[in-house]
Amino acid sequence: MHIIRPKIEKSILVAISLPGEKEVTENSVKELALLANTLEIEVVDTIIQSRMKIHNVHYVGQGMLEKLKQLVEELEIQTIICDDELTPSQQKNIQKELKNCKILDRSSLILDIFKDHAKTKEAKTQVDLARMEYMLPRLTRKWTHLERQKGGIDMRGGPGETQIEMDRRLIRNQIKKLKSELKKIALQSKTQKKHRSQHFNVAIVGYTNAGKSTLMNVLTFAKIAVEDKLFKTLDTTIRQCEIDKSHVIFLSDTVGFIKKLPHQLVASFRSTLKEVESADLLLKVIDVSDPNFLQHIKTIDDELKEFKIPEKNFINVYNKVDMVSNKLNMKMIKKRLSDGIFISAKRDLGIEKLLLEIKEKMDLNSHQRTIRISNKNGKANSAIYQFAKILDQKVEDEFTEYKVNMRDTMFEKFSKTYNISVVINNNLDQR
Ligand SMILES: Nc1nc2c(ncn2[C@@H]2O[C@H](COP(=O)(O)OP(=O)(O)OP(=O)(O)O)[C@@H](O)[C@H]2O)c(=O)[nH]1
Ligand SMILES: [Mg+2]
Repeated sequence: MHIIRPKIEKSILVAISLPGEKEVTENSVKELALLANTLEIEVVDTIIQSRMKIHNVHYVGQGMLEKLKQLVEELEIQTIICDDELTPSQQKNIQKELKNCKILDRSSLILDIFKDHAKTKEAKTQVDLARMEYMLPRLTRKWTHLERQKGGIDMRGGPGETQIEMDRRLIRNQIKKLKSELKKIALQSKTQKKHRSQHFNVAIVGYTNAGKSTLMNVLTFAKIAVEDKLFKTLDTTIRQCEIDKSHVIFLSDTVGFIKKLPHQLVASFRSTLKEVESADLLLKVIDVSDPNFLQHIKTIDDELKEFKIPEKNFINVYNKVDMVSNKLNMKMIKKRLSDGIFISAKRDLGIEKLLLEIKEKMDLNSHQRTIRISNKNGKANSAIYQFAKILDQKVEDEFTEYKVNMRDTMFEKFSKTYNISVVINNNLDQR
């Protein structure tokens, strides 16, 4: 199923600026142009209309719609791209007026980019699901004649069933199938996760194109593709990083965020972000060379809330300092930011400092404890070495008593995983 797009497509970007949001809208449209660019769509013109609110019926006002009609003809435009997600009826109404033009919105661009960049089965399934859910309420005659996949889809239609109804039914069936496939994939990755849950997990999060994968590569010698394109990474990659013998972390690179991420994607990518959910520490990567970095920080925090990720320990990682032109600019930037580590992942600057900060966070809340484990619990007796630094141990007939140095988070994981309830002495000496 494709949104049919010729190789070079001429487009006009359209946005509504609500009262007091001039600058926000201008920045948002610049980003929309980047999204179009990632899909190799040519942007011929940009129109921002100031309005009290978005027009219910056709997004822009009637007058602007007329102007658009003229422009489309004069400039031979094939595509109109609106900066907000259009309701199905807004899309239909604009389509009625601009007959030979394709009407897209920000969400459909993002969905298309995700489709182009999805590589693994999980990412592909998630994107397909999000696209189907986006498409379902928007089926019009233009969307019909969907490519029918053989097998698995019930093609029987009742007498008199229209093409659109049939397509809708096909999509609903596909959605069901994709959801159950995703469940299966999630089950498969559960075993791998269990193994990692014994370690200190660090997730790299941030706005798209902030340099997350570049940082991941620097820290772990991974070979993740890095490109000046939006949403290059869709799959979570996990690598081990040994800062030193007693500070080993599992680092995961994740899908980037963007303003107005389509809610269908948020829903279907939830499982990908499970790594973020279960992380002990987040590295929030922010591109400080981007003039909109404050907006990006807000978006990251909003999206984390949207994904219902509980507040956790984090380090702000301010990236691309090599792109900030001079000391004065750097000073201005620093003034606007809260605590964090300034780095250039590309030029390998500030990485040592970042590693030190990660170590410090790891050692936070590390305490000496005495834990007693039954000698019958072989698994726990061997696993404890991975969870804690053993200071002393005494083997008795029934149990072994360990004097350890252990972080609170690791202690919680250990006692939950191995059902350990006998703790002789907890939080004895703060390290
Ligand atoms: N100048 C400079 N460029 C950087 C730095 N870090 C990353 N980049 C560049 O920024 C672009 C995006 O980098 P990625 O690492 O792919 O960014 P990402 O956050 O993983 O992006 P997505 O996966 O698309 O969300 C690439 O062209 C990188 O080479 C840096 O410190 N300085
Ligand atoms: Mg990436």
